Amino acid sequence: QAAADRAAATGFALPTLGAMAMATAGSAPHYFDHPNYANSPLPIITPTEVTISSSGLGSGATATATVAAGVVTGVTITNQGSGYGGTSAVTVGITGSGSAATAIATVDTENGTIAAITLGTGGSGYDAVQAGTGLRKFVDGLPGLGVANINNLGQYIPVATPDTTTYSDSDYYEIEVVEYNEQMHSDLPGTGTGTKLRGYRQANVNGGTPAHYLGPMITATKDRPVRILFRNMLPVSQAGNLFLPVDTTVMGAGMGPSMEMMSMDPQNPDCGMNPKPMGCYTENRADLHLHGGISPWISDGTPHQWITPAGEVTSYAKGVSVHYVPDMWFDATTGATIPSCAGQTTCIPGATNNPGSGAQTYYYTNQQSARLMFYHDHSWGITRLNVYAGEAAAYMISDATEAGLVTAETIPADQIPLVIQDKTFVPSMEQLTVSDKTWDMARWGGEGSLWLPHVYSPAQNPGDSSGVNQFGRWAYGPWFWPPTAGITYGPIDNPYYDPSCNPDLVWCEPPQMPGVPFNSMGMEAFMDTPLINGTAYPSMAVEPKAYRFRILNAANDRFFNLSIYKAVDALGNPCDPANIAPAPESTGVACTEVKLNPAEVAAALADTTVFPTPDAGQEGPDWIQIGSEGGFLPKPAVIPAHVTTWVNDPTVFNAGNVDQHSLLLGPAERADVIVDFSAFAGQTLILYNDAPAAFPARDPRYDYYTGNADLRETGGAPSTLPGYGPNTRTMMQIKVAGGTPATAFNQAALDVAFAHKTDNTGVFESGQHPIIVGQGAYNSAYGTTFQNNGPLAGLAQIFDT
Ligand SMILES: [Cu+2]
Repeated sequence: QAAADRAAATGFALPTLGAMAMATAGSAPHYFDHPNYANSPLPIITPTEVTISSSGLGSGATATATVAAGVVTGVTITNQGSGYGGTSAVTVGITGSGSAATAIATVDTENGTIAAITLGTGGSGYDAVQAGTGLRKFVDGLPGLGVANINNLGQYIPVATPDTTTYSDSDYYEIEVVEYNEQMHSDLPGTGTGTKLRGYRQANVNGGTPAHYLGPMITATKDRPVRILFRNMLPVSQAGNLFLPVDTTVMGAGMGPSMEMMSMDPQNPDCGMNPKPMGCYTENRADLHLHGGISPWISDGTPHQWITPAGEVTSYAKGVSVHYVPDMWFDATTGATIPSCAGQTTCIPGATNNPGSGAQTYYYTNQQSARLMFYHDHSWGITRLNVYAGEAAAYMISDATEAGLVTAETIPADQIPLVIQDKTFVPSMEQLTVSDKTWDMARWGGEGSLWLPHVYSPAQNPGDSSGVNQFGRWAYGPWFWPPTAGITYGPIDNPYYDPSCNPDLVWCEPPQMPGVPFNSMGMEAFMDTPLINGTAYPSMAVEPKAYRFRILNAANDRFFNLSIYKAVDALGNPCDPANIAPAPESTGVACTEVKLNPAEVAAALADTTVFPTPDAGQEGPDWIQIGSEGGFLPKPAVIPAHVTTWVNDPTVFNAGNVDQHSLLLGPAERADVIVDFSAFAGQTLILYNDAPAAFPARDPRYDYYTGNADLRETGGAPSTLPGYGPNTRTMMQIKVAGGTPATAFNQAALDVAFAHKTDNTGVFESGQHPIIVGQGAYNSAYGTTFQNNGPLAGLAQIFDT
């Protein structure tokens, strides 16, 4: 902010919407005069304008209006004009989204100018958002499992159906990776277009499934293997390039081993050309990795086990570690499966384990207890991009222990996946011109496409007296202390530097800019729009009973600290049965907000390090966590709603780390939880996140909440309006039906089921592999007396040595 203030003091002005142009293709980014970062489509408030008209000769007078809470509070003359007076009447009009505001002009008859404008009535409604701008919260339903749980946008998560006969010992699936479009929010481009994605579909068994975001979910059983024939059906040649910016200087994303004569200049890498030279890896490589699976290495889907589509012309058709499952056999000519050899180590002459170009085989053992896993792309150098583009899907293992809990009605039979991610959708060209001028719409897509940072915006600016770039995101080594020295590609001349510019008088571009790659992968990247099961800001309807949610953090970098709070309406009233007609926000949707402490919100306007928290007493139901990515826990854990707090004691080694929290999930972590809505019949709740980004520190530009400070001066977003995004805190609305609630969830029975039994049938002791290190936390599950701490706890601790 100090750098922004210094820039403003020397005449630097933020660009205004619509006044700027996009950069011409191939030109270097301006690293210092705009954010090089984007927000999803922002709501635009209709401007309130003042018109001054005269029945006589007067002209040229102009004025502006100030608006607060939709009411015109003042009119300021910006030009007094000339020629007014005599018998002609002067009329002042106030136009905008509101009505009834009036003002009267006083003419200086001696000079013929407008001397004053006096506001009559302020009217109302002058803060309305232009129709069709911004993303409204909670206008779309949550996609569920299977077509029966389709939402209003046509989204659902298909469930794959196994072929159980081709390989009698295994469930067999043919999975394809394809490019497709899907609408992810009502206010994003939709019918016939939608957001371009890459993802999976099942190709065998009754015609398979259509491609849908996060599908198809594979449901496996403990100890019964899954076999997959995987086909890369992505487009080839130039159409096979990703629709996201690719940093081809990243190892594995650009030049292959035969790199002679190729340019590595990060400003102009050969592999960034379109079309690419032959010596480059293609951007349509794909691979399947079962995240968390105990897989034999040939089927792990390591970064070197990618394949390209069958029709691709490339020096590198597949990764160097591609291996085929040794007992899956194919006709070497037709590529057809030879069922008579299924599961055999030998086959007829002419048979091969190679399923043909563009195909790969995988064998998953499933020698694991019940848990949610997921499979995703793992291609060398572009994994983050492929996963962000949609190449990820759920994989659920069930086992007898879990089935027993369901049969006994100890846990709910129904389970709902909640796959949580953050994305940014490309905004309008107008919005891009002020925030990310080098976004190449022709190459990566226009409004509604997936956006990703692609400019290494340095935190430093040698042209600023303190060395800080007001829009910066990531430290740049050569300008950091101690500086990184002796690197091949250091700082380079800034083409926008003007030697005649005097920094004592005006804001100037510095002489140098970072010699970083363009496009750059950046580092951690945080987006502004939460997606659950592929829908931005979904709304979910539940009955007043207990549900089992299978939560997966599938974001690239963002942590989530999840709590459930009660929603309030536009008047701040709780959305409970007593509130018969909750007041809607300007979006027309009611109950979109969690009430934050007003004093904290107000303080955060001036000091963005202030972290506003929900008002006390707004807590919704607890999480009852029964499992994680490792399957069932030794003992259920009841986790109440809780805001993020930090360790503020500077004398301890973990000062600055996150201290307390609620259900905290880092990327790829999972939670198997029960939520009992029986005490919340007729209420509207909000799934709320307040994890800092970058975790555990907090950059306020990545913490989007209603009423946050306008952070445009430092490269962030304007203040978030009620009912609209960007908002990374209010992620999902949960509407609990009214009526008679179910009996409260039986926590005591759950605890008994997990506890040790004399016949060793407790959930953990019977379902999980035996533990290796004894700790006190296992005592209830095993009936043991491991210690929690100290030398007998089974752990070697630093103070034991
Ligand atoms: Cu993974």
